[in-house]
Amino acid sequence: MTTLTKDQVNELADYCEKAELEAYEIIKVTDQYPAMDYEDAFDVQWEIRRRKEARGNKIVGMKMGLTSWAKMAQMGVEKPCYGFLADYFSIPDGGDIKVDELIHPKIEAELAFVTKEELKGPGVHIGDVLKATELVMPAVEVIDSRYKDFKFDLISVIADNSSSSRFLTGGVAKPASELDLKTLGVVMSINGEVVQTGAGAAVLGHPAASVAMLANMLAERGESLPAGSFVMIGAITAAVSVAKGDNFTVQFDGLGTISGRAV
Ligand code: OOG
Ligand code: MG
Repeated sequence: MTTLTKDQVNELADYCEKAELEAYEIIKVTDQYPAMDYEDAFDVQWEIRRRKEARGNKIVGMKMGLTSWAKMAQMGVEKPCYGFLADYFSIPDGGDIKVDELIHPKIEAELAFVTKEELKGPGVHIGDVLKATELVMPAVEVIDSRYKDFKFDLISVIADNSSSSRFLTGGVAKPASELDLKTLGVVMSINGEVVQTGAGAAVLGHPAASVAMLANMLAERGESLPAGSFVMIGAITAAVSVAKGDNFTVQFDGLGTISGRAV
């Protein structure tokens, strides 16, 4: 069901995307439209995506969010969400997070799947995902909720493209068959100090379950994950704020490291 008119969807797409592009805080969309639902929220997100593509931006991947208990507990939201990744979100390994372009960035240790076959729900499961996966590689997401004090509900965060803002990939890419994705350990350090540790199973019991869930959620809108998709599975640990001058490194068991700094 939806509750918003097309004009209201456009208005909210404008409201959320402008805050992203100009890096300022906004109040939650559900404060303004308390009756809006999950489908309305995705209508707003897909409208933002459509606008970026119309301006010439490329969509380079998808991300799942709120897929680990650490993240659900940190944000007080108990259902996963997804978002899209635009070309200008990408930062090279060893690169800089430009804090002035963002509001209150936090970093997350993630893994990314690169697929070689289409995944089309409903009914996609872990086995389908592993079969369709070309490679698994390390990723760090930089999230930056546009909402005041980084506080939101599920509907508001979805309308805000699930806080997507920047991401880094790097390290080593390997076929899933060469990895034990459940026990794959990650260690996040900031300025040389370990701040978070975790293992792949923190994400929905198995990292591939997150990609399956994305394919099944996309099917609700008649969409699928085409071959060649890049999908981030959601943070394995809680997210950690970074400020100008911070250096960070995330080590991935068997997959090398990703590092960068906030400037
Ligand atoms: C929502 C996005 C969460 C993740 O990996 O869990 C996310 C947020 O916490 O701002 O990207
Ligand atoms: Mg994330």
